[in-house]
Amino acid sequence: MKRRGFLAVLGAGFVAGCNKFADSDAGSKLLGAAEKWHKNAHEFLMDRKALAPEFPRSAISPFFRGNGSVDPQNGDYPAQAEAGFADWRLEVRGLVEHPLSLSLENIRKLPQRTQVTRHDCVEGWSAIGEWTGPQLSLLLDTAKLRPEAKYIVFRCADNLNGQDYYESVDLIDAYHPQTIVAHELNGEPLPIRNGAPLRMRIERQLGYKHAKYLTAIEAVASLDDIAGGKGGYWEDRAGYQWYAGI
Ligand SMILES: Nc1nc2c(c(=O)[nH]1)N[C@H]1C(S)=C(S)[C@@H](COP(=O)(O)O)O[C@H]1N2
Ligand SMILES: [Mo]
Repeated sequence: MKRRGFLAVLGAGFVAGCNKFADSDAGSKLLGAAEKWHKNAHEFLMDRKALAPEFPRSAISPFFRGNGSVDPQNGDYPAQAEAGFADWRLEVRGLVEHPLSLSLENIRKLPQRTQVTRHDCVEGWSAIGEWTGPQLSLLLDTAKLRPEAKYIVFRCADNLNGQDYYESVDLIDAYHPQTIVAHELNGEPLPIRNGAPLRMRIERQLGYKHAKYLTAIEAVASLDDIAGGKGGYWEDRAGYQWYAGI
């Protein structure tokens, strides 16, 4: 959002003797349209930034089911699980000034956010859980995005039906305050079925966007050259919407 630059351009237009233009019929129509456009854009942005509902702990579902991969058997995941994920690393890479490689200990020591939210899966079920972890914005600010970065891609350890699971969001969702890298569900380390040791929570998005078994966070300028080019496992495979905002 280059808001300041945008306002500066508008402002320059206004001071350059635009009063006559504004008074003319065409001028007032155009300015009216610009104002309406600005209002709509503003409302859209405000809506994208709104918080998802949060619930009291008493609303937490007794069992948070797992969906899709629930026990990855590919690569070194089984060995990592066996070792209690002691050597798990989360990389932050791509279009960043300072690539990061974080241990679980590093992640647990960052400022944390805890939120009780409802997960909605397109397959028609929901569950409420309490998730804890650092905000993604903190990791991205630490790594410092390059100006070309437009999307954040989430890489996962599991291979489902022959394809590596992955997902992606735009920077509005990436910087949303309820977008966190969760390492706890209901006050305990994540169960394997729910994405141990790390998974995304992107509370303004449907379930399939919440990448489990997270290994890397990648800033990119385009999604075209990644896997099937649609920005996610289910988007590539089954034509699910890339923007799955709720
Ligand atoms: N890596 C990975 N992430 C994933 C999936 C998956 O199969 N693999 N399934 C997705 C779907 S469709 C949903 S609804 C949620 C399910 O999260 P849960 O297993 O904790 O219920 O994870 C999403 N993230
Ligand atoms: Mo889902």
